[in-house]
Amino acid sequence: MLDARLALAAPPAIQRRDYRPPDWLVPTIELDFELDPARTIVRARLSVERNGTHDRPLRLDGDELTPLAVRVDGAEAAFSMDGPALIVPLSADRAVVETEVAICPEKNSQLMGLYASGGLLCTQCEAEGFRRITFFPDRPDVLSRYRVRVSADKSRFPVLLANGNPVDSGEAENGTHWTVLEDPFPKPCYLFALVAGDLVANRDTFTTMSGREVELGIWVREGDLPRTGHAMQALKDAMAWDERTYGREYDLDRFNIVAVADFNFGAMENKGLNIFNSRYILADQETASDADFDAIAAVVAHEYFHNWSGNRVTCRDWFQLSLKEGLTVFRDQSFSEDMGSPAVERIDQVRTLRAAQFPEDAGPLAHPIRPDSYIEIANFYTATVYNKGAEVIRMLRTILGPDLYRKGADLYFERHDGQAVTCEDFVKAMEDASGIDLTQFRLWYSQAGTPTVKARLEQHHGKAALHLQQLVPPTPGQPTKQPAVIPLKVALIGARSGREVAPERLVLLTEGEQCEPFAAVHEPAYLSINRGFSAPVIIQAERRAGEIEALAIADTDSFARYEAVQELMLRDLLAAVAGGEPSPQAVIAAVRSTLASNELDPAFKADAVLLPSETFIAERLEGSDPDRIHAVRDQFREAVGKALLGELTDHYTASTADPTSLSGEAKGRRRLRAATLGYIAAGDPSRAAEIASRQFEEAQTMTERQSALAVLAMLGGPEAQAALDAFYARFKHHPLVIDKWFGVQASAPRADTIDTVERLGGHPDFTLTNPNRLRALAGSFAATPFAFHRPDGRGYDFLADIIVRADAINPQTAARFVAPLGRWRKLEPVRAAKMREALERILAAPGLSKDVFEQASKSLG
Ligand code: B3K
Ligand code: ZN
Repeated sequence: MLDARLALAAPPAIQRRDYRPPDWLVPTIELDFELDPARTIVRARLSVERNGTHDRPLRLDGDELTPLAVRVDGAEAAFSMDGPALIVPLSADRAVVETEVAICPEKNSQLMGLYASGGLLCTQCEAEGFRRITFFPDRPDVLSRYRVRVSADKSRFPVLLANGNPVDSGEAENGTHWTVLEDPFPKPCYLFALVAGDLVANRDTFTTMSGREVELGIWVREGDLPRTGHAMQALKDAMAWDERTYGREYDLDRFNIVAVADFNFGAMENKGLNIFNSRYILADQETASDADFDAIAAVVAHEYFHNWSGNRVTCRDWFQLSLKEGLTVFRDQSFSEDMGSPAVERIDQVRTLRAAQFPEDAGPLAHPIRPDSYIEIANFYTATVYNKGAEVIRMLRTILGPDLYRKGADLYFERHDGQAVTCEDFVKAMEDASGIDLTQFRLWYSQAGTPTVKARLEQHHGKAALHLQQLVPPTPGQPTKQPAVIPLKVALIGARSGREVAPERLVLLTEGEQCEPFAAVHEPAYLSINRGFSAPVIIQAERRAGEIEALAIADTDSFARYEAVQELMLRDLLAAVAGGEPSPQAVIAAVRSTLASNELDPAFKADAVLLPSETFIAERLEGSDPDRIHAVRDQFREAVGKALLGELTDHYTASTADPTSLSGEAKGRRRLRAATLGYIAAGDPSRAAEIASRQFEEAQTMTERQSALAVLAMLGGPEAQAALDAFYARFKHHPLVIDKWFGVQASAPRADTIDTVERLGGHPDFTLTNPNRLRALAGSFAATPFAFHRPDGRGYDFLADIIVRADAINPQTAARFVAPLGRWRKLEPVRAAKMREALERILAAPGLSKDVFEQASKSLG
């Protein structure tokens, strides 16, 4: 809710219910680019058709464009401007409309539209960047066939790329060359892409399931070529996986990827020409960590999968964003599960959801996966739309089962190929293919907020009953909620036998309160619930004495076993935060038995032994004090580190085999090594400093080097400074690694980190114009509660300041940093007041973008 003062200043909100089909369609478009970083001329030739019966003029969106010429059917046209939009009255039902504009890519610091990045020219159009290139009905339900001519100076821009197939090319006398490309698939303008620059390609081919050969290219600057192999392998794996798993084949003769250094987010699925943030392409063992390698595979797959879930079937309007994003995240998650360890992947997915989406869903920016209104759509590329959206698709598959789900997906792609559709169309396809009524399930699309499920198992005379109660909390604009459909995978584990006394079954919780009977349960049983994290909810189970400790060792579902360890840790941490004497014995025992287990793999152990994050603990509390949470969590870490120093050191030293292998096993061992080193650092800091320094010096991979550096940066002191200096000297010519250097320092959980980040803000390598660098400093800092939530408010001031400065350059990226300040409601009053002041300061800044305005005003409201 906006208060009256803010409402007056507010830019208009767009409402989902106001959707109207486009007045004019544009079946074909011809574009002509004369590229020049300082002044690019763009000529557009649109064939337009009246859509339905109406007498409204043609309205073409623009953003910072001035028409140099406007012609209708070859004759100069009478046009007018409505703010940034171009209005062209048309009397006939069909016309050819030509426009000409000049744009300046090198001054485009927003990185939306056509912009310059390190000598390249490239585009980003989703969601509304195409209107910064040419006048056009910039909405995803206008699909056009594109023919694009690009000309540029040949020595500066020897490679010219755009969507589709090259059909012609040539050279002119003045040193320019040109190419013409045609994309046979009609597409919305947000999928348009163009790249020009001095690039080289890692080339390969892929033969599709019907035997067509596709030319693959990953385009980078020459020196980066050796670091493209992993991304290429991921691309081929993803192409084969989509054929195997969804029956989806690639449709063009070529598929190109380009890596650029300045990019607002991860990557972009432009038809046949994906453009990537270089951090999700470039990797070798010297410069990229295991986490980077995994993220590269996931993002390459994600963008590739969009070719069907997003491009062939696209969104009708931006409220439907989760139609393509939720589905595509679910597809990339399934791919990662199939390529690696499903249990560990699932744990990582849930950690991300809890770290990013649960807080969003519980705060002032909460929105359903299909929002009802927005001021700036760029603000809705959220963890809710993406990650909760993926959970919703996963629940559908759980409810339908894999075969009916696949049938539904087939029907969806077949029915809607070439169309711009809604989330409702997707659910309808699933419903029609399966025959299962999904009426109530649709509430997941319209209701925000993370449901809480209370569970209690009752047992008498050989029978058991599971009592369930659900509560969907109120969220902004949605004070009351209806019960959701919550698919819970449940099993009962015998307290004596440790076996499943009731095998796993799917319980569909559909009522506010519900009881599920279990027959023939002849021994006291423990409740294993939400196995595999079958629903994105918070479970509050009543536990018997010893139950959670037992499940932490014996649960037959690996995700639920991980959960049991987390629940146990959270229980004891919360009790201590609430003022009780810290009693870490159960946590120590759980860590010990997890480490000692013979059946668990190292990556699982690494995840399971970590204490819940400070943010996750804080989410369970009202009016929390971050210093107290940090201190209690540290006490527990220290207790574990001291009690298990021997075991931890053994695991640390034993986990060194295959230091450079990228097998799941080897990556898992490195992860476990990092987790144990963290505990050693808590139990015996000076010993850990020694070990970490040695690891840092002897490291053969970035994984080892970076994890050692993080421990040293946390401990501080001369060893830390020496390592940071050495790291900088070694990698100063690798921007992606220098991002890590900034990130490690900004996320050190230390009281003096604020001094470090203030100093780093003035470092010659710091710049507000590169989103990766900005995220490395401001994003890492704001995600480190103990450093950020200082009682004196300096952390908030630092962030507010950087948001205001970045907003003048790149509003979309600046707006991403506002959310941490919106968590003030969950904090104790002194910090809450200071966070509000920081938000007020942001709102008072002159010339604020609507991006930041929306986030800051809603956060305050
Ligand atoms: N579709 C793009 C995201 C575009 C973000 C625009 N603000 C990348 C992706 O989700 O695949
Ligand atoms: Zn996506």
